[in-house]
Amino acid sequence: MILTVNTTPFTDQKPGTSGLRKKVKVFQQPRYAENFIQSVFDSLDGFAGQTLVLGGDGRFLNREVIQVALRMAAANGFGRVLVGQGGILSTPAASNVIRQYGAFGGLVLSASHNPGGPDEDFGIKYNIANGGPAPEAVTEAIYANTLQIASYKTIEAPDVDLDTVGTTDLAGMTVQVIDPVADYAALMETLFDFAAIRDLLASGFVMQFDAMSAVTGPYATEIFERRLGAPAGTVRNGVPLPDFGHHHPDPNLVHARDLYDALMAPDGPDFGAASDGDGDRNLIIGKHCYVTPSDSLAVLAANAHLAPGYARGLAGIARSMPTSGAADRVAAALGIPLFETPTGWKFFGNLLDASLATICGEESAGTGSDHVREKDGIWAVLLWLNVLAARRQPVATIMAEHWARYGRNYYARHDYEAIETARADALMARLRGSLEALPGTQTAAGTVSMADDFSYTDPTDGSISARQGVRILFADGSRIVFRLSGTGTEGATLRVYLERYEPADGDLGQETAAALAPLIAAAEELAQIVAHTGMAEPSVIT
Ligand code: G16
Repeated sequence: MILTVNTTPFTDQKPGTSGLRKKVKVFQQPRYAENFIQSVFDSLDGFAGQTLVLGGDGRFLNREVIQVALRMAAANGFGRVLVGQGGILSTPAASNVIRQYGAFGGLVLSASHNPGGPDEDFGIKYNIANGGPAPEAVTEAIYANTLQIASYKTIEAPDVDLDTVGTTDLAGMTVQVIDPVADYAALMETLFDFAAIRDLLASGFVMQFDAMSAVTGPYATEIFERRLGAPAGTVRNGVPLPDFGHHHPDPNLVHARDLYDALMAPDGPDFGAASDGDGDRNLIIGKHCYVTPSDSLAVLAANAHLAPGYARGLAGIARSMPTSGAADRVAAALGIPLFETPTGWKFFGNLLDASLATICGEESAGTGSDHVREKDGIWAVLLWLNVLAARRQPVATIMAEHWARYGRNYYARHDYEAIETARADALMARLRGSLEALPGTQTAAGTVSMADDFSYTDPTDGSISARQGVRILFADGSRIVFRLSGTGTEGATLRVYLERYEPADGDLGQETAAALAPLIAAAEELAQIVAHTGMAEPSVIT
């Protein structure tokens, strides 16, 4: 029997850069998850009898919310739900399942790279039929629904067994528990030269993959160890834990420090990689050579033709605005278009659907292609391995040759986390207020040549997304971008993106911090970060 439960709105359910992310305690309030899920369903048309995909990164509260969503999907009239065994689906795997099974859409339960556990973060994101995150028009409709919701629909039923692969009935709706890894691993085999990678791994080439006790463990163990023959132990922290072993599942140089140290050791492995909570981000480190996400996008785009799935060439490259311009130079050399979008993978979906772009990437450790509609951590690692197997050169040599051909975009991101929201807003408001006056201003990094607040017009549907970040350009092509994160759950996070281009015949071997020192000083001059945030230094530098 369908129950209609009365409820009242919560006013804080506005989806951010990537769905609704809040503290677990917020999600544990009675009716909180229910309200949001019903608001998602109420924003959709025509799903009666259709398939919904459901899964998450296994973090604390994952199983409970899956049961809530199953009951609500049955009450709202879905015909079938495909759910990953144990409630597990990495974000890219969920995207693949939606596409492969022709689902109406999917609910992905994750707070990505944010920590998990009773006092940490949880999240819910809706993905549409193309497998990608809902575009802004949909997330805005969901938010509008959350503000006027009066009731939600559910059924009374015992929990569904999530641990056994197979099919059960839930009040007339089919629940199909699927192997979360199999379809994804099969897709990877169609894109990459597994035989060549197997040869590379058998030749003495040593890799390490840190799954950070998050969702990629089972995927990485199956693909790297079982299918590609890497020795047992290649995958570290390979069992997903609800609290990620008390770690922060963010594959950057702070939270994946052990991996970084291993790769910098004299006798360390040849290649190290990591992924995040839900498996869509990646970290790539060669022996003695960290690869920035922006450079990784450029190198992968320049070498993608070496992998069978991309041998036909690329239609175009897309990057988020704060991502460095390294990929732009590759696109120019290949004679293909380069698209600059706001931060958020959802902005790539239309470009991929329209076959305008084949490869996309973001400075925030995301790279992916048209094989799914999410960024994909393991995909990026496999493409790197395929390139390494084809070129048989160390990562450091590949980087050096890339810079010698295209020049080098020195790049760093400085994050100031957990700032009081009012103070962060004041910093941004002051910057926005000064945009018109900035050109011509002298700074430690030279003269400001242009300043604006980035606005994007989607070339496929003409939709406009304004106020996407303050850009300050300098006469020599250097750039500083200021924006507030849309994924944090505590106060505000200021992100300062710093970039300086060094031509191919310039000094390509500088330390990044030294190369960017004048820009770092200029950022402080222009934004008065210390005064506004009360922080003398960034919390994280990536
Ligand atoms: C999400 C989005 C990405 C975005 C990142 C950082 O990643 O999918 O597109 O680049 O957040 O966003 P922000 O700078 O607003 O915090 P994820 O891995 O958290 O889903």
